[in-house]
Amino acid sequence: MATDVSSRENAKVFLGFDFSTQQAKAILVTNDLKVIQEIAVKFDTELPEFKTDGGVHVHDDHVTVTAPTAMWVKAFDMLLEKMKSENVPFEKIAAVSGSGQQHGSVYWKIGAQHLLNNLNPESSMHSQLKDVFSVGDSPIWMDASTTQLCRDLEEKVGGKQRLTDITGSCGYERMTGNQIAKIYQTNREAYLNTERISLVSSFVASLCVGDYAPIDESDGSGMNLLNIHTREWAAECLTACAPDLADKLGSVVPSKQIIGSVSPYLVQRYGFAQDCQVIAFTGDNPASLAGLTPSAGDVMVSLGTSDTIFLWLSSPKPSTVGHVFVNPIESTDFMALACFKNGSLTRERIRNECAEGSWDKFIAALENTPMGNNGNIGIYFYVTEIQPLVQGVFRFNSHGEEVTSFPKEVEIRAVLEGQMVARRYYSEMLGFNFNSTNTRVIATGGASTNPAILQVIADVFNAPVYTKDVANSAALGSAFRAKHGWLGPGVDYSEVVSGLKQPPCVAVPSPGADKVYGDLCDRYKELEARIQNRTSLISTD
Ligand code: 5FX
Repeated sequence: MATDVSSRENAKVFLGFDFSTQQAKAILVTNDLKVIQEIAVKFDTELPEFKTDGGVHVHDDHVTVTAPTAMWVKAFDMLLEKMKSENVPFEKIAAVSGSGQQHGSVYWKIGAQHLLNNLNPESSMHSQLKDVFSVGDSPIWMDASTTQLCRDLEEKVGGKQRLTDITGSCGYERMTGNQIAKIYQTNREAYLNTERISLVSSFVASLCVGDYAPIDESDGSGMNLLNIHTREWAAECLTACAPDLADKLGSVVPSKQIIGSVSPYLVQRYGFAQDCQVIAFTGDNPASLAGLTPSAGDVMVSLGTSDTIFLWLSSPKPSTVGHVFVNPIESTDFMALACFKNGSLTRERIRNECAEGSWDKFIAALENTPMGNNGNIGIYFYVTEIQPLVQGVFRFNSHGEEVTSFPKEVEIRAVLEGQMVARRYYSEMLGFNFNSTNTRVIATGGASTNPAILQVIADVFNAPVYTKDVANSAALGSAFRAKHGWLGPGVDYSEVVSGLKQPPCVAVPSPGADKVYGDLCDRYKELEARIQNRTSLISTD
């Protein structure tokens, strides 16, 4: 009998969705979290009738960016149809979770809930839900049209830092509260005709449960509306954005909460089990964090066109740079996110200029220069950086004097050290403590296979570096979260993912790195402030 029970348990599978900017994806994993199926629908090519470019519409003003809400519903139908034709064992799915591009919002018309509750399994969702949105074009994270509304919100709640202290971020154009304020101000009728506002994540969750799904705490932190400490809507932010917002947003729940079972529609049309559980959906970045299977206190560095750092924090210091969200795995903790525009392209440019385009020559040059680069520091912002908001290239010698060039070998070390010291500086500013003996760095993304870069990270962060190459980390993290939520309270995420292969340790800090980079970090802070304080920037680019 015992074997029967355990083989029944082992036969269970878990499903993770991800609705990102360009595609919708589903990943199915076994009970021991092995990926068995991956299915995707690409918006531009598979749903050409919506005429999106990269999954979005950039409006004539160049700053308004939206996506057709109906496209996402149709993509959900198509994804399920594809899953059916690829013989996904729907009946074995024990739990589902998912993620969506952060900040984007969906506006359900008065009366939509009734339709959602009563979907007819004989026809597609998109044919039944085509008229249920009061705003047909969902504002998404790429929108930059709400600058004045951000300043208004900051002012109404008592300043930039106060909004940051409450919500984990200062006013950002893409954050949902400011987008909602824009709709209230420019499309009043649609706002008044809205029964529920979902995030992309809770919207797809709603399609799964056949009812309005609550927003989860982690994705909810990307709205400039949630108090990340009490994990409740911040009344003063709601009032500042639009009236009756609390009703329209509904409740907010911990990210690992079971929010219901799949809808009768999914049971009847696709053969899901009636007791298949739906775990709250979250944002793509929180879900990616889960996909990297971190432990408390880890720092994750994603090295791509732009570099992103994700920090697992217990005591955050919300700052007007970067963002602090409620942690999607451990809801009493936090995660911070900061993005740096000058990533791989900047490193490659220096490689091309100083190492004849060869990583081997780049690495050899690096080995010829000491940690700390004899006091030379370079700051390379070929494109305007996010923090600080500065463009230009700045080189300083060991006396803090600005110089116009460095020898090639010095330039090579300077670009890596300058970038990684900045990542460390902003991590510390957000509350991360690099002096903890438990700190692990998990490096991911294109450049995480480059040993020279990894060694500099280990030295600058004074922590061992592990590499993890996780394709589709948001969908995968969603499947893992589905299992975590399904196991119920009291089960630690680390237990859920304990069977997975541990990432290899690829670099450890060199002796003496701690002192060298502690000092360099202090000098970087000063130099960056100097650059920022200049009224006219002297670019030596
Ligand atoms: C994070 O704050 C962002 O705006 C983006 O990374 C989106 O989540 C991309 F989907």
